[in-house]
Amino acid sequence: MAKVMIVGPVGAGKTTLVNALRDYQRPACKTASIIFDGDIIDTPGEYSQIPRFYPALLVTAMDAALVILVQDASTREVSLPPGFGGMLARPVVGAVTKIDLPGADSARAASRLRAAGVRDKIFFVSAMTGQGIEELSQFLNERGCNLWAKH
Ligand SMILES: Nc1nc2c(ncn2[C@@H]2O[C@H](COP(=O)(O)OP(=O)(O)OP(=O)(O)O)[C@@H](O)[C@H]2O)c(=O)[nH]1
Ligand SMILES: [Mg+2]
Repeated sequence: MAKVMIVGPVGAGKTTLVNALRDYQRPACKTASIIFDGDIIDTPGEYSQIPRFYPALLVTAMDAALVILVQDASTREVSLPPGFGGMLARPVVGAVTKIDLPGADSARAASRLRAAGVRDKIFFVSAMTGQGIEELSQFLNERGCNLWAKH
């Protein structure tokens, strides 16, 4: 099956998004290493923020059919370098997370993702309210990613 790799800064909501996509009823813990769980590959935020980890992301991306680059809608910080997604040599879609938070700015987050190299579709989601999760889940299924597959 096609694997999807989730990439983005520390605290952007990657693991929480994985939990929402899989319908896991558990809070996200800090991700300390690359986690392969069925068709989903979750990565620690440090891997996209500290250049010496980039090779690990590049190698892991070779296992994936698709990358989701995640951006928190509630932060003004710019955490990814321009064109970062292009380095991964895979189709890259975007996910703007935490759109439920007061002060969330989806348009700003989407433009951050475009600057970071997302050329494909961008999804706007909240793991708290469930908004946008079904649409992303359907998209992933259409791309051959089985969200329920386990090791
Ligand atoms: N309000 C709100 N909070 C969220 C949402 N998604 C994630 N969070 C919160 O954001 C914090 C970080 O979430 P994680 O999923 O651990 O972030 P991560 O990107 O996996 O972080 P690393 O594993 O450190 O790379 C947690 O406190 C989550 O509860 C969301 O959609 N809405
Ligand atoms: Mg995590």
